[in-house]
Amino acid sequence: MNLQKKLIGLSAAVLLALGLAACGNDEGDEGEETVGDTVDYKIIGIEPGAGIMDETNRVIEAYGLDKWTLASSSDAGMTAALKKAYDKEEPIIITAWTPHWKFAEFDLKYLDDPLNVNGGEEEIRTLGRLGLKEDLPEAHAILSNFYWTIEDMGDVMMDIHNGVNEEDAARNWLDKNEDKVAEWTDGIDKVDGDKIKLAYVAWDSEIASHNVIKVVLEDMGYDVTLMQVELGPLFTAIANGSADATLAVWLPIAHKTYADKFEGEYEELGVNMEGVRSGLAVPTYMDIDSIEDLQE
Ligand code: PBE
Repeated sequence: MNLQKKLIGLSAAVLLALGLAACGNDEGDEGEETVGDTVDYKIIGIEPGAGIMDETNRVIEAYGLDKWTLASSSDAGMTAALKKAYDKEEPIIITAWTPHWKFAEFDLKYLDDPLNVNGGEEEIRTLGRLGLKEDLPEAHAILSNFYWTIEDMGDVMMDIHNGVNEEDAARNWLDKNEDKVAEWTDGIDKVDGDKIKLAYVAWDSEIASHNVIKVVLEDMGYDVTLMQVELGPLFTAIANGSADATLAVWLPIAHKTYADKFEGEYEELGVNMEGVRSGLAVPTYMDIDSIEDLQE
C-alpha cells in the first residue's frame, strides 16, 4: 500500500469518527435527555400515609407532571436510595424535610416551588388525648412545655444516624442541655411509675423527639411506652385514647387533612418546633433548581 492510500484511509477514519461524534451531538440536541429520562420519571417518596406524599401528589397535579410517578418507600428506604445514587453521583429526586440528617450528610437542595404547593415553613405541634390533663397532669404540663430547635433535634438525629442507640443519643443530648430540660420540668412534681403512651411515626425527626421526651418523662417518674405507627393510626390512637400524646404533628400544612378530620377529638398542647419545612429535593450536583424543570 502506498503512503498516499494509507493517508486517505486514515483521514477517512478520522472523518468518520468526527462524523459519528457530531452525530451523537446532533442526537443530543434533538431528543435531548430530560431530567425525567434520567430518573425514570420517578420521585422517591416515603410511606403512603405521610403528609409529604399527599403534598407531592398535589405537586404532580399542579405542575402537570403527567409522566411522573411518586414511588412509596419509607424514611429509611428513601435515604438508602439517596445514598446509593449520591455515591455514584447519579440523579435522584426525593421527598425531603427539614430537620433531617440527610441535609448534613449529603449536599442537597430543595427544588423551588413557584406555585407554592408545598407551602412555606410550618411547625411541629404536640397533641394530647382528651382527658390527659385530668389523668396525667404532670405529663400534660411537661408535654405542653416541650419546645426545642432544629439544631437541637439535628444533634440527636446525627448521633442516631451515626449508630448511637436511640435512647443513648437522647440521654447524651439531655446531659448537655440541662437548662432546656429545666425549662420543661421546673416546678412540676415527680410521679411514681404512672404509665404513659406516646405515638410516633418512624421518621428520623420524630424518632429523635420521642426518645428525648421519653427519657425526660422517665426521669420524672413515668413508665413510658413509645408506640410506632403510621400517620393515620397515630391520629386515631390519640382520638380514641389508646395513645396519650404525640409530638409528631406538622401543621398547618403537612397534616392538615388529619387534623381537620379529627378536630375536637384531641387537645393541642403547643408548638414544639418552629421553622420546619418539606418539599422535593435533589443533590446539588444536579443542574435543576425548580419543580418547573421537571415539566420538560
Ligand atoms: N414528614 C415530613 C412528615 C411531615 C413532613 C415526613 C416529617 C410527613 O410527611 O407527614
